[in-house]
Amino acid sequence: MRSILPLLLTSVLLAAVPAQAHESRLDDVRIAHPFATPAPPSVPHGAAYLDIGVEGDSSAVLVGASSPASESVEIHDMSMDDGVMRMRRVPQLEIEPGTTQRMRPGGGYHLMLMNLVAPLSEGDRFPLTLEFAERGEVQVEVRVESAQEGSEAADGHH
Ligand SMILES: [Cu+2]
Repeated sequence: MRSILPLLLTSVLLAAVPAQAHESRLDDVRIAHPFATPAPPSVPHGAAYLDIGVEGDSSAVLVGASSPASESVEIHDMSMDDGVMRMRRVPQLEIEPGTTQRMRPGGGYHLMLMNLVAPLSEGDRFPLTLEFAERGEVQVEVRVESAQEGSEAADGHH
């Protein structure tokens, strides 16, 4: 029995390696590389980005999110409207089966951290809970990374 312990420790350490790929699962839904961009004290809101992939055969519907990092979290879409970038809140975000919804800084969907509790600095981490219709909730860990660093790391997941 004595020789089993080091083996167990080794397998625990090995099992920890995939976690560094920074990915979470909720049944057939895969959430990859959640990150938020830095927010200095002068900025009231933050933005978080992640990839949601649906591997099963029914679409996943993100209906809400929450985090201790901000008063509330809203699902936003950003698009060009007459040459002006506009953000609007959307009630939900549906991801079709077999597809991945990617969120990246600079446009499209993102999670808006409304009224940050504290500024976000590179290297910070905080939990974020995603709520899906029917599937329930999953908690992920968000890292604060620059837009470029976060985007490149997220793209590296695919
Ligand atoms: Cu927004």
